[in-house]
Amino acid sequence: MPNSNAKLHSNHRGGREASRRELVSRSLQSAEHCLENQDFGTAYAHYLLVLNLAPELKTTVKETFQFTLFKWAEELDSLARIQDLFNCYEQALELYPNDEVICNSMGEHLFRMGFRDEAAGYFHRAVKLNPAFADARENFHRVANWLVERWHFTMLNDGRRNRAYRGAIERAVRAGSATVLDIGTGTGILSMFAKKAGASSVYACELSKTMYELARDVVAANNMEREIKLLHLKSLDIEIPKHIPERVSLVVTETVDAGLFGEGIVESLIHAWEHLLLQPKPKNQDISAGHYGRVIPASATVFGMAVECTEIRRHHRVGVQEVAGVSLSDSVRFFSPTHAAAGSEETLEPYTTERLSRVPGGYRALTQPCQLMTVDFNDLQDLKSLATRKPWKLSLPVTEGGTLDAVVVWFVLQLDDEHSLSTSPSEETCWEQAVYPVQGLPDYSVKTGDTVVMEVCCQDCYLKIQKISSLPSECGMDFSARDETPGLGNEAELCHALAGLQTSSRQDGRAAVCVLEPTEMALLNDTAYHECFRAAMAKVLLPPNPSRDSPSMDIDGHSSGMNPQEHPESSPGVETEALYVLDVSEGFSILPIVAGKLGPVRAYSSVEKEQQQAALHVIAEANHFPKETLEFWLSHLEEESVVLQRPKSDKLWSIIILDVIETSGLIQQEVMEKAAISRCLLHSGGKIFPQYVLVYGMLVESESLLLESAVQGTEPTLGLSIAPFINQFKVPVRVYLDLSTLPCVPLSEPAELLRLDLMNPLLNSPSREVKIQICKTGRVTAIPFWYHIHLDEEHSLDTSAESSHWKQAAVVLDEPLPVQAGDELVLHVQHHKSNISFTVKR
Ligand code: 44T
Repeated sequence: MPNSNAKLHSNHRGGREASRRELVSRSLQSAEHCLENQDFGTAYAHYLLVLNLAPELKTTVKETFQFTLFKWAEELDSLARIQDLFNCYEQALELYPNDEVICNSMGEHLFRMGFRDEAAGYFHRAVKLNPAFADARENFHRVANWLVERWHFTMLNDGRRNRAYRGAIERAVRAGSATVLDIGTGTGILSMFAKKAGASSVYACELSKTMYELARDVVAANNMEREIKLLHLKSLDIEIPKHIPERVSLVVTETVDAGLFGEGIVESLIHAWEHLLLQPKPKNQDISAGHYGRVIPASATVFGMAVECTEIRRHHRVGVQEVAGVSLSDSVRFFSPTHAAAGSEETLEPYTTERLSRVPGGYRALTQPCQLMTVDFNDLQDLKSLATRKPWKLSLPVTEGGTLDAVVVWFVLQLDDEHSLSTSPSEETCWEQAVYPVQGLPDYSVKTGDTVVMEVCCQDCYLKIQKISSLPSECGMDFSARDETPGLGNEAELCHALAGLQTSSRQDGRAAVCVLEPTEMALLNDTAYHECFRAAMAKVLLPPNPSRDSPSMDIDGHSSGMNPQEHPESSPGVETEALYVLDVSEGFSILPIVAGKLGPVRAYSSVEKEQQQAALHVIAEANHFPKETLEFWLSHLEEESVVLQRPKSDKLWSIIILDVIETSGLIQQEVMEKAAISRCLLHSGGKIFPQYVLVYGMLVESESLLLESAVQGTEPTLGLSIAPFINQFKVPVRVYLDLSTLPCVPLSEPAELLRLDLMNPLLNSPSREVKIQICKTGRVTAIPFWYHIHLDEEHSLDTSAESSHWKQAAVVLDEPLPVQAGDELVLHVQHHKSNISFTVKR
């Protein structure tokens, strides 16, 4: 009875199909019902069921599903159910693997939680899926710097460096080193040099996933995918024969940072000598290179010198005793993180970096350059003793009097006997130097004949220079520069002198210690900034014509004008007529105290770090503030929209201070949203500071901006095709620039490009066209931009000013645009969220 059997089957199937449809439709209904009731979790579960049972509905329910997912994720986020949140996104991406909106949103969650690399991966994926998706593109550009750091571009464009490495590799391979391991391959360039030089086996490892994937594309594009074995591994995790079949005869690496050791080259090479390389060549023996192991670079010599440099100083020390009427009492001692690194258990980077040839205001050498140490990368014992050596003392004679601001460090990499690279600040180099700022001394002045003393060591992967101080010439010691431990007598003297200095700078042992980021330190030192705020706030808080007894009321019951009004939960010690000031600045800010000094004010600070809050309290106390004047509350509240609402009060703010421009030179993210909320919370007559911001820019020709932004064809990379791949990670906007020292030729006058009004949103438009007159013939490669921040009509700050703590940003054009003096161009300025973009048209 085949027929009836078939019928039975089809009936059965039909029944199953009917019940599936029934279930799907009921789940859909439930989902919608839950959505109406804002029960996003259940709605989400129903949608999951629906989509698993009825994949054919994917397109129809997509938008609602996304909405539900985002709402539910927000809820999970606020409940700190992080794992659940990411599980939801993973399920969603299984259903919609090619959905850029879900990818981008996943990235945003990851980013907010501090998983920058992972976030960047999702933004990148979203951009690849839909290059026109502006939100994802902007997110990607904000994080691309972390995925592929900018020095990759500089390095690949540095023809001299590429030729030196290629030359040394060719020599080694010709001499018989046929098996090669490239540690930290980046784009794969050194491995490709080795292959082209004739190496028989080339292995390359790279720990960053993004760089590893990039290297795979590059190596394939250069037809070497079968000849170079790429490993997504840290070299320390490579095993023989699991990853590579046998020990190699040559290791090539450029895992060096400005401080030489910061990328772990000492540890990597100790491991390589012990596990991955053939035995080193025995001294004075004539063995073919194929039978022993060696390393490129062969050695490095590290140099240091003491400098005076105002730019370094203002980023690492407080140079003022009073800021806009606020005395920075001796009871708080500020340090920057490099100083904190010395005493801390964590391994923080003990130096910052700076390209000294471009430091604003320049620098002055106070001593001769002095050789700090030499390390032989071909000598395992040397590497091991470096890693275990006790700190040693070093003294440098002062050759020029001045202010001891930092010790700067650079090195010469000896690739082999014939090829070397230098990162010296005085040479034509694109590299930055390591900077060890001097902090915590009672006196920083030095004169010719004095001695700068310090302790040097190589610990936790870092070259450390600690306890930098100066000894006056009267000490009568032998001042010759030594890179060895001084003799006992001298050492004892030095120790004594050092100890003396240490105690004298620690006399105020009870002082609160407060660590500020260099950008925060520079802000604290920016007196023009604080004076400007004081003057503008005074206009609001101390009206010229106060009629404090009879505040006139507007229809809302708010007093019009800035007459102080009664406060319901006023506490003893605070005047009942206090006005309310909210500072929403990012990071450390003493503006609430500046406000508090002006009159009866209750100032709210958004400073989050406990140590910084404590410092503000100490400063407030030293300035005779009643304790209640200053309050912190960001620590109690998570949600941004809630932050701006005053707790337990129906009263409103007189002043809200917003941080509109980041130190980097970019507009703060979501600042317009914050301004919109702020406007609703202002007392009538109250003000947002700044009231408006003008964006200025000009057209320039700058070769160096180009070289730092994208690899320029195949010429610098010696014929290898790398540019098309790494250039996917170029960003349209460069940040943290110093316009005053940026090598560039202006091709136009500065022009006002955009107005961002925080008080009056109707004055803002998302795009604008500006006519620009060309005043010099050349190629437009970039448009640097900066801001005039108008606190009110009278008071403004220029972020490009010499003394400003702000840096500048620049849009770098995809293609240079040739122009002639007299041309008139149209600059199309667009403003989306907090991103500005420019396009130039003829
Ligand atoms: N150097 C610039 C830049 N890596 C820093 O993930 C500095 C160049 C420079 N991979 C002279 C002077 C300077 N195993 O992609 C990175 C990194 C990777 C590793 C596998 C390891 N043990 C490591 C260690 C690092 O290597 C790549 C390069 S390191 C960063 C270079 C003034 N020349």
